[in-house]
This record gives sequence, C-alpha cells and structure tokens, in this order.
Amino acid sequence: MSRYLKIAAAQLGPVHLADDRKSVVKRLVDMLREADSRGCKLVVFTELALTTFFPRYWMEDPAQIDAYFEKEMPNDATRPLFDEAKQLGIGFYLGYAELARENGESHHYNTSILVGSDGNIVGKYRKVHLPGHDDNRPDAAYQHLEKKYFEVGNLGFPVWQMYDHIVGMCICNDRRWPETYRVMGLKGADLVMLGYNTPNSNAYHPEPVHLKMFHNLLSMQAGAYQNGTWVVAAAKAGAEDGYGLIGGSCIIAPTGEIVAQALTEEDEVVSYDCDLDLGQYIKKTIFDFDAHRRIEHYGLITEQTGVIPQPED
Ligand code: CDT
Repeated sequence: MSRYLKIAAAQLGPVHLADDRKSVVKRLVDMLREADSRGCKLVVFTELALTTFFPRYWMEDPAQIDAYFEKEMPNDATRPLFDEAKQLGIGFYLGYAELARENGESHHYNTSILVGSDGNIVGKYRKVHLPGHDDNRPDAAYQHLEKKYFEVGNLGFPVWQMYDHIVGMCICNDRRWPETYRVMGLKGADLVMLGYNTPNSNAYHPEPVHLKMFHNLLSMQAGAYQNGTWVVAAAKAGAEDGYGLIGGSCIIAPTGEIVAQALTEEDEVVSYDCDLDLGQYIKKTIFDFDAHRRIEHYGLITEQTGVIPQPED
C-alpha cells in the first residue's frame, strides 16, 4: 500500500543578531504559505529558528542569555505562525530555545515541538546530544557553547501518531548518532524530522570544507536507510553576522536517497510527495529488526559511554 503525505523542509537563511522574532516569524509564515500552495500538509522548520545561532557567543549575564529563550509556546511573537498553520490546516516542526519551569526550577533546553494542523501542540522533544563545550574559548574563530546554555533533554526520543503515520523528532547534532534513529526506528518511525545549524568551517580542528556537507548527508542517509524511515531536514543557511552555516536542507527517502534538496543559502522551501509506506519493505526485509537484530551482542552500547580498549588476549 502507498500512503502519500506532501512534506516541506523550510530552510531559513541567516538570522542576524539585529533581527527580531517578529521579522523571523514573518519569514516562517511566508514559507508556510509557500508550502501550502504546493499542497504540503507538514512543514519542518529549523533548530533555534527564532533567533541567530546564539551558542556561538560567550555570554555571562543570565538576563542576556534568557533573552534568547521562550518562556511559553505559543507566545506573542510566534502566535501568527500557529494561527496561520491552523487557518491553512497544516502541521509543523519548530525548533527554539525553551526556558521551562519544572518542579519550581528553571531549566534551559534546545527544544522542538510538533504542531498539528489544528494549531495545537502534539509533542515536544528536547535535544539529547549537545555538542561543543561550556568553557570560554575567546581565541577560537567562533565558539560552540551548547553545553553551557542547554541541559541534556529529559524526554528521550518519543514518537507520535500524526496523519496516520508514526513520526519522531531530533535536533541537529542528534542526526550524527545512529542511536537517535534506532530508538525511533524501534518505535516504528515512518518519518524523522529535524532542524540543524551546522557551521561551514571547523573551529577546533582543520578539515576540508567539503566534509561538512558530506558528513551531514552521510549521517542522515544512513539513518534513513538503516531504519526504513523518511528523514526531512531543515537547515539554517548562509552567513549570520559573518558566521557561515552550511544549509543543504533536504528530504531523504527510506532507501537512503535524497529526493529533494535546497539550492540556495537563503529562505527556501523544498518539498516532496512522500510515500510514507515506502520504508515498509525495508523494515520487513534487510532491516527486519525482529528477525535479525542480535541484542545479546549490543550490551556495551547502553552500558558504556566512552571507548575502553578491550583487545582479546
Ligand atoms: N547545532 C549543532 O548541533 N551543530 C553541530 C555542530 C557541531 S561542531 C561543534 C552539528 O552537529 O552540526
């Protein structure tokens, strides 16, 4: 059986420090309308979509840091996006910095939400794999301070039923880790949505520039194929106040093939009519988990974090 859902990845061009949320949300609404005009029912926006990628900057003043976070969702700035989505009857994924109150305490997360076509929040994910560092490295070309500004997500990798399909979310660096896709794959994911902000140069070790895009696509294509799932990935692209981001938003089929990809480093909608049943044959053959996985040999994956050399005698 084939079950089609037209999905868009809404790439966001640069968001500069001087850009306010209102202007960014207007750009997101414009892309939502463009996706709707193509018949899309689901739009994936990027990670930390409402601001510049602020973890590149060292900040110490808690008020200055919290200014990048949303205390509630929707809020005054984002309500136009929710209203437009409801009006059009289109769902969306949105990444943002979340300032949550839990057990009377404030917590900071790098978060994405899934909003249904009725404008209501269906689910929430909080980024698990936080890259970078938490110490000040003023001599670096740029910093990557996610470990300073965010706590590790505490929601695991949930999936939800949406449009009769099983869908999941992750955020940026999560896409490089096979465990991310496998946990959702084990929950039957037909679709994994993600947003990313990936610098186009490496601040900490020299690496040929072309590897930035190669590793981006390699990780997502492998994750899609090895779990028989669609991956829809929306990037931030272009130079934010001079700091370049790779872009390359794309839609990847469960075969691992890229079926649509952004051409620019600007706001750009890429879309594809996805047969969300396409992964079924992969799930029932080469990656039939029930028939072929050998969990008795995988214990180290959850027992051990780092490498401990264990050569046989
Ligand atoms: N936002 C994010 O997670 N970016 C990382 C950059 C890693 S370089 C420290 C990524 O995996 O693309």
